[in-house]
Amino acid sequence: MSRLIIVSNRVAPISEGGPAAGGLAVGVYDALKETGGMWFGWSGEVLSSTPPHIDVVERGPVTFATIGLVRRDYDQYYRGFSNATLWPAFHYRADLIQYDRHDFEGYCRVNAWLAQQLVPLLREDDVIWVHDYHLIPFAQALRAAGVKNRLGFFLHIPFPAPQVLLSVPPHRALVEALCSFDLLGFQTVPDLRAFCEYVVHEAGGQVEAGADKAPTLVHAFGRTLRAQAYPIGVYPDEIAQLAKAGTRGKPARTMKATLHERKLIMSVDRLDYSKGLVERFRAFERLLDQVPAYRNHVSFVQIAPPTRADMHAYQDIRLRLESESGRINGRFAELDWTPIRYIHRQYERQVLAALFRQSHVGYVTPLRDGMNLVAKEYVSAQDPDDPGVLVLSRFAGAAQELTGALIVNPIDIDGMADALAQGLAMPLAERRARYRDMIAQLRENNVSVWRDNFLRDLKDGEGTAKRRAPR
Ligand code: GDG
Repeated sequence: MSRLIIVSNRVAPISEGGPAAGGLAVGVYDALKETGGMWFGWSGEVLSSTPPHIDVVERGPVTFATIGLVRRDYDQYYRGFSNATLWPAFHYRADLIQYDRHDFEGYCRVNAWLAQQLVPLLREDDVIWVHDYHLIPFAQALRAAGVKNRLGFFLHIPFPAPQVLLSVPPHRALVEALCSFDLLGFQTVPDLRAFCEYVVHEAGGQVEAGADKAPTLVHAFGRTLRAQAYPIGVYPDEIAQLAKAGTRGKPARTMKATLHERKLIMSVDRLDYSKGLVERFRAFERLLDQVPAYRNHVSFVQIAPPTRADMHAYQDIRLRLESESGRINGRFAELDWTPIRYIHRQYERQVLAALFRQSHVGYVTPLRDGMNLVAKEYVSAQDPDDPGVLVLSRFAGAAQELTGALIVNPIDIDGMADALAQGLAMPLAERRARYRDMIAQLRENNVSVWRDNFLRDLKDGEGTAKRRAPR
């Protein structure tokens, strides 16, 4: 059997209970722990000048091969082109895009350098699966170094509409680089469609729909490759067990004691401007304005651990959030009740699962999101006899599958307040029916199915294998 090599910008520091905040790390770790293989990427260290060397650590079936970045590479490749250009552009935030040609050069240089570091670790029949927007030129770089292995790429974030992608100056070079892979995976069919639209209308290429749910064939830049939607999943039963066990733990008991009989609305996100946190806070405020009966009868807990905290746009969203939560709490708090408990810190996975299980509403309203694993974790963690309600943004990839959620537009503050009210008052029979529909979908398309579908299509060059289609 060929070995699986996962390449991602960041290799998660793996603790006992799995990786902490960050969807890619959670999904990739879940996928790799069953198959075994190697995970290669940045260690998270920024070095002042010493030339970095690869650190190889074996843990059970997984070999972790990590390397540090020097400051200039970190600034240009990671903070610069990846996170100040691509991240906002791919999340439809043209207003936040910053572009510097030197950063793009640094991005390409670091991709080439990382590829050179990986080459000596490779075997002939390894299957290489590259993840996310930091590593778009990685296949080109490996090919230039003579690597002939099968190369797949999965984009965890949305692929933007061509009109949005055009605002990234080297858009054509990026799409050409993507076309050096053998298989491209997107989270949803709309992402796949946006990519195909660019290929046809901007790059003069052609696409052919695959027969019987097989990947789409893409002819562009002198190559033929395949592309398909592979919605990432979770392990719902594992999360349910974690949640059940967690409710006996101290944090969950403390939460219960401090809530008294109040209902709980729960949110967990990295503190990122794509997650729609300010709009979410305002919709909760609107609920309290419009339904006074909920004052002192419902609490909203937002856990938002820090991320990319050395970037201006992230400092800005943090300040806005602090100001909004302070303002709303100032308006409505009572001596024994704080409406929004905003916590800028990370918690253990088990604690989060238990809090999801204790809550009445899971409030997941990103402005844009490739998938959003929190939505899937929330549903997984519920008690089947007395499940909570998921309020979910239509702009999360997860909304394509979780049709039993209350689907909202995060720009529509009144609409979100209405959905919160509907969720808090929803009768048990309806909650159960919606939960049953969603948990069945999560079991059918769990993270192993995601991995296996992708790897089968990657290995099977002709795409003849039958596969289950995403709903
Ligand atoms: C990217 C895409 C796509 C969060 N806070 C804590 C914590 N988390 C965990 C969550 C979840 C993960 O981090 C976040 O995943 P998401 O999918 O919600 O979002 P991104 O980080 O933006 O992930 C996204 C994903 O990749 C996978 O393809 O779904 O669209 O943007 O698992 O539970 N975990 C712990 N403590 C926290 O405080 N332990």
